[in-house]
Amino acid sequence: MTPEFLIIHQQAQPHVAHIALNRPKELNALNLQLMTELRDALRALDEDEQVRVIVLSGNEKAFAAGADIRQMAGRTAMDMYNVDQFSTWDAIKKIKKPLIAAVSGFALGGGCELAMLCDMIVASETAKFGQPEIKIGVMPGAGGTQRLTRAVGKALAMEMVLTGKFITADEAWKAGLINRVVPVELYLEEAFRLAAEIAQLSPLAVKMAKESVLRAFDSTLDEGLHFERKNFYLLFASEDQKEGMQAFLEKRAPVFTGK
Ligand code: CO8
Repeated sequence: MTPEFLIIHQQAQPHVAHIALNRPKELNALNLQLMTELRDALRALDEDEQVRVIVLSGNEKAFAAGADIRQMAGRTAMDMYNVDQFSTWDAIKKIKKPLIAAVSGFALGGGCELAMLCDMIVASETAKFGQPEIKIGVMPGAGGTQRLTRAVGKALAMEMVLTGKFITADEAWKAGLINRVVPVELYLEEAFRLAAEIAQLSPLAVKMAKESVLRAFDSTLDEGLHFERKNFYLLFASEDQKEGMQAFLEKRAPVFTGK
């Protein structure tokens, strides 16, 4: 079924897919339907052999201004429990291919959390990041207190979560939340440039490297090192390892096939 709130380009560039959130009137507020469509689109692209990297964007004014407040406002705790909206987030966390968030304008609440669920963030100078849930009587619920704190440290995370203040792209970059800041007319181009750089590498190595970096957040150092080593060994079962090392020795560019 064609999604209502997403624009999807399966090959925006060779091996790079692009999903744009498309609920502009509501600043891409993340309602349940949008999140379900996003989960389904990401799963399909994750299984698509032609796709190696996925860029996720909003539009110039907003990446996403958070969960849909209108949809949540009247809900009871039991409604929230039964709706289980975080199952879509859990599914997105399992996507194996690299996700690059291209952020312009507002990335607030669930929008900031969605950007942080991606593996890298490229932002335009106009981007604003924030967890303003505290101002509407709640708190972050999709990873804001955890991923933000891991990314920027306790001091700034506490301030953002407890006061709801926004930070600029430049502040986010200095705090280590995002990878780079570029002029607004270049933010998508820069995200695609980064995606293309990764898309020419071995997709197997890239997926296992992503999985291993993410493991650093969920394990002790020893467990993480063990996990890394297993993936390192496993890559020697791939044709891409043979090709990559042979190409180096023959002083030519490798051709990776993902096998
Ligand atoms: N939900 C629903 N509608 C929204 C949202 C939102 N989060 N944000 C903006 N809109 C709507 C507005 O209601 C408005 O609609 P209408 O024209 O029909 O009145 C339209 O988008 C444009 O918004 P504004 O007129 O307010 O635009 P401004 O440029 O004046 O202000 C702001 C932009 C500052 C972004 C402002 O809209 C704002 O503060 N938005 C709310 C930000 C916020 O509080 N986000 C956190 C929401 S809670 C949350 O994210 C919990 C996450 C955990 C669960 C995640 C599950 C998905």
